[in-house]
Amino acid sequence: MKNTPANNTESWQVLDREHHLHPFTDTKALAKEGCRVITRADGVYIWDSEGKQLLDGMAGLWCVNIGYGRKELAEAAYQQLLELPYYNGFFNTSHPAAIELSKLLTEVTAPHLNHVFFTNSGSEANDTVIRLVRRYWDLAGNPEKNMIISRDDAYHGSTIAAASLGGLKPMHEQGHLPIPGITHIAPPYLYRDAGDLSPEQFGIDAAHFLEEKINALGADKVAAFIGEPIQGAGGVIIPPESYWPEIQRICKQYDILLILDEVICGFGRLGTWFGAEYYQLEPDLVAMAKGLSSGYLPIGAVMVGDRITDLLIAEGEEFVHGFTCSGHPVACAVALANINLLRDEKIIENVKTNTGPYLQKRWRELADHPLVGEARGIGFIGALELVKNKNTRELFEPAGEVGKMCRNFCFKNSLVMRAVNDTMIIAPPLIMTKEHIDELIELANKCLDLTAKELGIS
Ligand code: PXG
Repeated sequence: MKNTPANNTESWQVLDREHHLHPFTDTKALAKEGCRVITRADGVYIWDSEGKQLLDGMAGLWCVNIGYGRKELAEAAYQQLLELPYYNGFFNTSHPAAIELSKLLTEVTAPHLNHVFFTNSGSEANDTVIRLVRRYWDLAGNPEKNMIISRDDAYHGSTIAAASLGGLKPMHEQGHLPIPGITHIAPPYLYRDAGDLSPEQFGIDAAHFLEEKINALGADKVAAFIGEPIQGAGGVIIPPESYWPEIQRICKQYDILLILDEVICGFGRLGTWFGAEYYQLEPDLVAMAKGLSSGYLPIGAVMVGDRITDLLIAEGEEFVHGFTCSGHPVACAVALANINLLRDEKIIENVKTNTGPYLQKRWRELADHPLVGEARGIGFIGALELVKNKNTRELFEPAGEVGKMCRNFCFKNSLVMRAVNDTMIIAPPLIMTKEHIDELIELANKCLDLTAKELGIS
């Protein structure tokens, strides 16, 4: 779209204020400030309607893994739109794009994950997971085994069911959530909660919250545990190495399904195709979205393990669930092109062996800054804890003000960095070069300096 007199920043802002309800936005503050209108993107940069260029440290919303402007994805969409713009997988039909994508997904995931259920988003994938889990235990003759255990600070989406699975209090407060049958345990938030414990011990203790919860509810009532390999929107909570193996052990011991929400970690974010690979886990179900199409079109999916499909298929009954656009041919074609590029151009391997270690090395240099209590990350995901006192880990009060201040400095200074309360987050496109990473670190450092100056901290 071109900037014409009727199509400029101010007129867009007026129309936006009058007609557009935004997700996760303080609408009163937005009306006062006016929205930032993003009109164009290429590679690792976005441009606003004033022509300002910003380095996108968040890959959109943790999703544009392949980077912006890949013509192969546009071409795949165009060809599919001409060939078959819509058909579905209901009532014994299928189409080549969904079939090929299903096959490709089984190639990039673990050997026991052989079936795919398509959705349009990560939220729908997690809703689907709940229905599959409960259907499984019904068919297995254990209908009472239907509770799902999740974690505080988890983000699993915004539908009623996905927000219930999530552990974000403000989301629960606005919707009389969680719905029944879902309960939460504390996450393995090392920096915030470990105190004097070693990471190893803290990881084991945090995993034992699951065992305690199972024992409190009764294992015969617990269907599944769901977790993001690394909790993203909750603040990039990276578990100690001891955590996931213990969780896996507990799930096996009590015969509880393990669901991984790979919506953020999937498709290369940690330098492996999936978080399951990074932590060597064997999930029964995997939710995915975002990086599946690099955000070019909406698509989500659930990878379903053999244990579940064996029963689902053997029982031969209808699974009464699906969306009009489940496995949409155009979204599938774009996802296919995206995964093929990730694979053929060895983009994930490059994150693992080259750019990921470089980003992490440079990111950790920011820990020297007076505002930064901890700089952590893996692959192409990272977080900075902004604290009042680095020695005591004392947080700022009220929470979130300093993070917002820093985020605003970032926008003004051409960097997109996200704030989760006072934790600054990055999840850049996986195609960032070392030069881009240098630019990111330099800009982040500058914005930390500006924040510290505003707070009178040196
Ligand atoms: N699971 C995880 C782990 C996510 O991060 C979803 C599920 C839901 O996906 P959909 O496609 O329904 O949005 C997500 C989404 C943020 C932010 O502010 C994070 C997400 C979405 C919007 C904002 O960090 N994650």
